[in-house]
Amino acid sequence: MIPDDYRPSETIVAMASPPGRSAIGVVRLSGPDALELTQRLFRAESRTWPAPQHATVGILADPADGETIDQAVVCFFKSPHSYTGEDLVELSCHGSPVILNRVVETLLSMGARAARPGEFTLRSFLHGRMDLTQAEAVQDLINADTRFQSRIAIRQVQGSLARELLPIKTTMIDLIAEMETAVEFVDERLVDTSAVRLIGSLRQLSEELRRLADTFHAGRVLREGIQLAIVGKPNVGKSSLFNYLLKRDRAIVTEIPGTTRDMLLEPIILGGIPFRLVDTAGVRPTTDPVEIVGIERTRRAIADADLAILLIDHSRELDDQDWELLGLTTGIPRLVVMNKIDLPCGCALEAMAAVEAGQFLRVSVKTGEGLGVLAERILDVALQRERLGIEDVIITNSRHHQLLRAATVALEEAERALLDGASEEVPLTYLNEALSSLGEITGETTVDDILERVFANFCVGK
Ligand SMILES: Nc1nc2c(ncn2[C@@H]2O[C@H](COP(=O)(O)OP(=O)(O)OP(=O)(O)O)[C@@H](O)[C@H]2O)c(=O)[nH]1
Ligand SMILES: [Mg+2]
Repeated sequence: MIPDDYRPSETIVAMASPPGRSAIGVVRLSGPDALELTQRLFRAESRTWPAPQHATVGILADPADGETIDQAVVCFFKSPHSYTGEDLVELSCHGSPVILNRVVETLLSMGARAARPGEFTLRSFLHGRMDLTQAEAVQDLINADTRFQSRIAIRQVQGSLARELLPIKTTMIDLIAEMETAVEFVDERLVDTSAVRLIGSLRQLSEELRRLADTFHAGRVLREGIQLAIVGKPNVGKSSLFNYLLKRDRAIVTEIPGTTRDMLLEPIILGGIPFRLVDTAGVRPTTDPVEIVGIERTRRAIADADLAILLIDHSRELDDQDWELLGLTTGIPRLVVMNKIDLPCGCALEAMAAVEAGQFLRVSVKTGEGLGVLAERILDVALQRERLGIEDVIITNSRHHQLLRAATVALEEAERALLDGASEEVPLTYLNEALSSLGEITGETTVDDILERVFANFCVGK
């Protein structure tokens, strides 16, 4: 249960900017007394204060002794046009912990209560300013480490998931209404043709939900990083490409074949998506025991890779090693890349034919030619592998995933019941179950302990 004091009857205060020194630090105040408390603390320079949605400069002074605390910019957001939906004041002070603590403590002594983690967003949800998926995405947005993560989160803050679910829910409600009519008016019992149609609709709904739930796996891979292995025979420029993508000289590069003997793994971010970039030892027949172990690791790296870049030296004839590696990487998503196109071509005709057919990319790590295209192709193949479009709604939250799965299972049960010829009551129960699971995602049907769990991980001040 949410404690009673989570309810919006009190005015809450918290620092909204991180602890430590900064140019500006923001204190937030929300609730019925937000304006009155501010007026006791703040002497505005402008007569228009407290005009809503206007920033006003003035002095913050302790009402107890009149001492000036800071010069600040204050913005008043009048209910319901504020983040929380309540009267809300943001005090932008100088970013000193001494000042900010003093402002918060003064407001506390005047009767405000310290906000709990996520309480501003919780109030926003309780006042219907956002649904639960949007509230959760606020935290995802703050926690995002990559552009990809923030892109998904900002779309969800804007309601992308709720929008995706809306037509599904509408169809469910229509089906429920239709079946309830059949239950109430026995004369209108479902005739066979409508049962067939219902089964079709249910199947379509569960497929849509399953497709959405399945993006959870992809979302996780894309969040945690795609394993991208650079492989090829010795001296083709793997370590050079590795260093280029990493933007630093991490791997040793020499003209001696067999330079890299161990696997190197470094995280990189490409187009906002995290990758785990792997440099490997060049594959060739050898009797050197160290190199044998290294090549064994390369084979494992190929097996573990989500995506491989197979490098081929454009200036040399394709040999057995190249063909072997072409074979080894056929099973996984890969890009075949000809390196050293700055040098005269030494490749066999078959390879050139493949270049003509657009199967090979052509780059020179030395001159930089083709590397931009390569980066784009890496992103394309990575997203394609996860069967994702850049605009797709992606499930990133395990709570949403579980509820989508539960709704899918309930719809499948409803379908099975109809197929078995059960009376309408049985599939109806399952359909209602599915609908309530979807309602839980957005928070329409939500019990307090779910809210508490959702908001427990928030930071104070949000
Ligand atoms: N001309 C030319 N030389 C290149 C290019 N890319 C890499 N090289 C050179 O090729 C040699 C081998 O480069 P590396 O990056 O060490 O090759 P590698 O595939 O990691 O080699 P191993 O670690 O031995 O498997 C170095 O002398 C590089 O400077 C390129 O695009 N053009
Ligand atoms: Mg190397």
